[in-house]
Amino acid sequence: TQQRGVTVWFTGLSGAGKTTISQAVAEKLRSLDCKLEILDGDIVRQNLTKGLGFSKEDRDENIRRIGFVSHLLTRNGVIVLVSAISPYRAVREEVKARIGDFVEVFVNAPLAVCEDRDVKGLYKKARSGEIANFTGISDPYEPPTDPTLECRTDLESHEESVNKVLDTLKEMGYL
Ligand code: GGZ
Repeated sequence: TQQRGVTVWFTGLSGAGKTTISQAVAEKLRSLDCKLEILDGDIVRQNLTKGLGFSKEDRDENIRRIGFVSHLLTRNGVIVLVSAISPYRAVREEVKARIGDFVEVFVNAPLAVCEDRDVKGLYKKARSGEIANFTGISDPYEPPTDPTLECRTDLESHEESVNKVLDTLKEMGYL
């Protein structure tokens, strides 16, 4: 029987750990021979949504396009791992309603922790004003009110976070 598709949507601040967790989940799924695709904000913005910026309109457009592709893949039995800040609740809910088979993962670390990590030096640039409309600094982030699961990456280990996602997929019958 064909694998059931699902979109696993990682939302959270820059530097919260979305990409890291989703890549580890992907690695595990590959070892189980699952069909999967990764749609990461960083890469998607160089291709599918090239040219879009960070206004509310552009972010919502970015999320809708990612959601559209995720839907196509999901209904064809693919496990889709999406990592995008996706700061606006309404458009996340819209995408969730359209796809149906949807797991929302809130990758949550306090802003202070993300800023302290500053993996790419973007928070520093946001503070200095070199980057405008930076999520958490000069742009909003609306946390999920009822995520399928939450990974507190400042309090739990990487392995714990990854296992929580995999366990949820098992419990929901996708694995
Ligand atoms: C937030 C920004 C910004 C601004 C550039 N605000 O952590 P990163 O670097 O590697 O990933 C972030 C990425 C955000 O793209 P998304 O597609 O995930 O955003 S959204 O879902 O809101 O559409 C960050 C970098 O791009 N970046 N400028 N102003 N993050």
